[in-house]
Amino acid sequence: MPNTAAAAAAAKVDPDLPVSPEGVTYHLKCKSDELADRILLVGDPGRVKDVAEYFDAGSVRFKSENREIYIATGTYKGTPVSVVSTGMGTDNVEIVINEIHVLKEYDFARRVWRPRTGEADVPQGAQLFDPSSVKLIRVGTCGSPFPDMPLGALAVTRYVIGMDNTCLLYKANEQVQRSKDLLEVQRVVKAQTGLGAIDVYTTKATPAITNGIVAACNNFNQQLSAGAKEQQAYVVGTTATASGFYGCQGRAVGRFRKHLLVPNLVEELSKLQFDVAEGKEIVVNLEMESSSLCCLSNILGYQAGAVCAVVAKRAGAEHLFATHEQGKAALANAIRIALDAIVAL
Ligand code: R1P
Ligand code: URA
Repeated sequence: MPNTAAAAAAAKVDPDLPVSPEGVTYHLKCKSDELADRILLVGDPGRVKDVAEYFDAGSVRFKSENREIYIATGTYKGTPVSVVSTGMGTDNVEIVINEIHVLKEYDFARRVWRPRTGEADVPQGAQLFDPSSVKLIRVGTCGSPFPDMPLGALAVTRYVIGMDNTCLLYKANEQVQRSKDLLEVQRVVKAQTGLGAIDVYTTKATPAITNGIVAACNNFNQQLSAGAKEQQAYVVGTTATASGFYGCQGRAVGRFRKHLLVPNLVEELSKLQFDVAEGKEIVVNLEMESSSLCCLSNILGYQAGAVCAVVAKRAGAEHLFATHEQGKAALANAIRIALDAIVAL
């Protein structure tokens, strides 16, 4: 057994909370003061530099890279913002949200969790943490089962159908989970699609984030029309989150064709209508991260939402995958819209 000072220090790291003695988290290689409260989450690590290009000139004060998790922290229009890549999938998002929670709310110096605003029995003089100060917007790409969705449009998340199992291992925020609207979304999904065969869950983006993204889209388009440029289309609705890209999103490839549990997933999702407080809601996109982002953020009281560029049009008259240029242009607009939204919140 090694008997060095380094081994002794390493031995003191809690296996359930792997943070180095310097306060660096295991996957997000950063310390608390290196991560802003406003964070854009992107799937692709390569997208981190695309987002950071919009930060104020010379403002990037921290960068790190570990596995698929790349980070850059700077300012946008004077407000501190970080961009963090999650890689693909709800399981990666689970890791990222847990470590954001640690970085925001664990007091490394005193080895205690910071007390929150509104809590009883708070030690006198303690600095209280307001969970709603953490604002998370996912900027991703997606496919769409909505027949009228234009390729290159932006899908803005309001409700989410979790077709993955990541958050089934968590007890969801009761208040959100038991809301009439979420129960209605779940009821319709189970009754009208083959997803009744698996344990789907439902969740919701923070309304202030959804509305903030919509306001930023409208401002963005107003500025474009002043320059007589083509508008950026966007549609608000429900996101269906899958745990894979192919069979899990109803794509039957080769010999998997006869092995899909829900072979007509896209067609079934395209026909759904939910009668919710906002009116008649439809499924606008299919992707791989928003369910765990929203469900886990709701548990923690963090504000979260998503805006995704539609790169696969999977219903309607013509089914198409976007060219590299189309995807890049829509994503660039999504990044600017998400940055404007997150600093305005
Ligand atoms: C699949 O190609 C990946 O793209 C989408 C999906 O959710 C999945 O992660 O999002 P990103 O563009 O953010 O990676
Ligand atoms: N990302 C997805 O997860 N699905 C698509 O169809 C396109 C991008």
